[in-house]
Amino acid sequence: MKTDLPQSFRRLEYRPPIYTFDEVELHIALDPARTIVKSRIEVLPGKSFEAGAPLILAGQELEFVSLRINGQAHRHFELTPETLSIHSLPNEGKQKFTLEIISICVPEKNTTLMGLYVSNGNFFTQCEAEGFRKITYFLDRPDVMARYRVTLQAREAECPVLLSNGNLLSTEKLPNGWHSATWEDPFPKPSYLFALVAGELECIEETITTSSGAKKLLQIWVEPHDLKKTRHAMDSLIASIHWDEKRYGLELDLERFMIVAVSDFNMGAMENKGLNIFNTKFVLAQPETATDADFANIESVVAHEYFHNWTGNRVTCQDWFQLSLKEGLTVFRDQEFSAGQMGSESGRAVKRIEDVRLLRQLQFPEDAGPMAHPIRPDEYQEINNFYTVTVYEKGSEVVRMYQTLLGRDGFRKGMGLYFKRHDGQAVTCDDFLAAMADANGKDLTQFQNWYCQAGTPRVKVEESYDAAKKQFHLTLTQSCAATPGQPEKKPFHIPLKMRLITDAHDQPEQLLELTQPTQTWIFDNVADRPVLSINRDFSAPVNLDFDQSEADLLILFSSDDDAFNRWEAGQKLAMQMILNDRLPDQDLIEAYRNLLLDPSLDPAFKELALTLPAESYLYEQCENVDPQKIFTARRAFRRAIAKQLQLEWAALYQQNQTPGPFTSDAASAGKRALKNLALSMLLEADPNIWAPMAVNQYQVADNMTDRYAALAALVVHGVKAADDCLVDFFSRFNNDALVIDKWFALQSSRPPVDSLEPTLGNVKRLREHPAFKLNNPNRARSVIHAFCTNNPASFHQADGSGYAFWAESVLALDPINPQVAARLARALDRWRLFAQPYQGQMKAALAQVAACQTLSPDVREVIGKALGN
Ligand code: B3K
Ligand code: ZN
Repeated sequence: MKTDLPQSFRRLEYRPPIYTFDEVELHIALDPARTIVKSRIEVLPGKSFEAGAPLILAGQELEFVSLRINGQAHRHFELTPETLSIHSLPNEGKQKFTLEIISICVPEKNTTLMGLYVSNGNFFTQCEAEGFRKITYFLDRPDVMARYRVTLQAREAECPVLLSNGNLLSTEKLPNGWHSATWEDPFPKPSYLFALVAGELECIEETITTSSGAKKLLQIWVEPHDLKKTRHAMDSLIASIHWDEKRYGLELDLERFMIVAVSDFNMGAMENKGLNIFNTKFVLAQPETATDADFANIESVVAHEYFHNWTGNRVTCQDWFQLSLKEGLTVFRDQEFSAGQMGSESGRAVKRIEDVRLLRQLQFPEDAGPMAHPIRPDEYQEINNFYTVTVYEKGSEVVRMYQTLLGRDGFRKGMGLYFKRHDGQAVTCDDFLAAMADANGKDLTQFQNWYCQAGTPRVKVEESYDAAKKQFHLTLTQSCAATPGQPEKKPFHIPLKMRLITDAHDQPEQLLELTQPTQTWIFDNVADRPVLSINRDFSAPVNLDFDQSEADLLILFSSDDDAFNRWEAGQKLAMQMILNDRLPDQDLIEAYRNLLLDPSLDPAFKELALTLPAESYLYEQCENVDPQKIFTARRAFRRAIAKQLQLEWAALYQQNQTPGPFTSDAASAGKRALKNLALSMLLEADPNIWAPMAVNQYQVADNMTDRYAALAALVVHGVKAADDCLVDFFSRFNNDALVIDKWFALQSSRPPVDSLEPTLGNVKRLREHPAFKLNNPNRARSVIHAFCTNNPASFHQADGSGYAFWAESVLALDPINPQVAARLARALDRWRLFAQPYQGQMKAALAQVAACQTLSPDVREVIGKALGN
């Protein structure tokens, strides 16, 4: 039973554990209907031990069977739906004692996909953050680190493969067709890193030699029919292992490292020690079924989970408020790895632009909305709601700022000291900051504000040029809007890379450290009025309030040597024009044309430069948002670019073909991206003329990027031929769940052809399709989340029909899978930003969900915060 009043957990209420665990032995007899778990645990006094205190273990949805202490049955305990409290411990708990507990859980009934569950007949676990308590009674908190020995038993015919963390010690045949395997993990770990996998799986494997000369076994486990799709994940894993050795001197510490793919999974993947479990979406790839984006995502998620082995597993979090300690840092590491894999400096810039675009589309709205929280939150009701873009992506930006302030070598020194001090410990974000500061002798006290304060800082830029003195004056003023619980903000320590762009190219790039509310810098010997390029490479996650003239923005867009700021100037020009309901003027069209024709620029950069800011980002620049007006203005702007550059698009389409066998490298992917943007622009300009070319590309494509892009261009531009292609696509890939997800998502996120077309009916039909499954997260997201979060013009209907669909879907998903429901619930966070009647309709939909008496704590927290309770 859940209590009625939401319970809040607070960072400042952290207390070290009263008891702690040393050795943990688990015997798990796997049965979908009745799994028996026997645990044997060595218990010791913890850091805040008090003699005589009860031992309170967490446990959820477990059937309790028995309890023994030091081999004797123990009767002094109490059970609640969430705890097992054990009293009258031997010698008041002052000395080590052995606890033995037997309990039962029911994996086949577990649709939450937390704890132990069944997917396609195989067993999997997900324990982060608090899933282990659904497997057995435990001190399920990250600051209790223990060594595990795990014996798995199952029927051999159904579960030939039995995997857990660490090294395989032994296997055994048992009576009645059962068998067992015993695994031992030599590294102490918190329970959230425990994992088991059992079932009918096969693997590809490789042996590699690491920097110290040790041999390591790498395996990727999948359902047998997917074996042919594992090569890219294996290559990504090997590249990640080498990168971490080279960049940070960090070596793989286990004899074997396994990745397992599962098709029912709440998020991307999970870094369980030595046994990473992945959503199939981030493992399986073949040119015929995966797009370039899929290939890139697999590479970065494989790297991310592997990098956690040091940043997260060897050094873990003291409590869940410190989540960004491991997540922000590990995202930063995977971003740097992927940037390096791009193969060139301009490739790095492309990766940076993609990362910033994501941050601004998703995290900036979060930071301005009802769920805004610092990267180290102070309070939560349900920790699963705090695996956010703030903790992850803004967390990564904060880590990146250390590197910007300290330099690459200084950052590396800080990492070295962090591991030297904290290997094997559960620590805090303060410990990370202290290691960075101490290793570099730099005072980072003010930098702490990035951990304490929510909200995106705003930096006002004022410039003036004194021709007589040849001086340039720059005044920067920072502010940060109020966020829930934080009306006033202290100034941040903001590193801003800048350069004065002059005809002579004689001004170097500099790093300004803005620490005061307002600061002025004076630059001498500036021969002519320069154009200011500031926050280069997006050195700080801030909004600039800079009234830069269109003429200056055009100069930056045509010639800034910082590729990020070059892109940024183009985005700003387009954004201002769209928001003022203007079409691109001739100067901008010429700038676009020159950029597209410039042979020295990467195709991938051109594609990004010609992709307009997302609607969700445009919303954040206004008040009283009228989503239909923004949709119409943005579409008209795009159509103008499409039409006025039609010849260029046609030429680019031809020039960026990638004949020969498919390769997923960044250069080829960039060409395909530009070619497919060209195709989409041609259909935008004139669907009648260009549709046959898209149909042809759809039919002859030898890879999913091109086939899907052609289909998307046909579908998005409302071309008749799209229907036949959609039918063909479904039957061609009927057996491939990940491709069928794409088929659903494409239709669900198709914008209306004009602002009046009702598209909700199509989405409701998709939900009735025989292949739709509400309890498979990937499939549910491909229809429902895709519509509610990736199809703004269809979702935001004045009659509120989109919001009613949202409310219905949240309520349908919640009893099945609260995490997937809570993610969807976030779609209405920014309701206060919208004009009427949208705002009122959204509020009514929120109230409808809030009225449900049986909401999960996950959804209740999101809805409660949205409504401001
Ligand atoms: N650490 C996991 C996320 C777990 C989410 C739990 N609700 C994946 C990752 O960030 O690598
Ligand atoms: Zn992570």
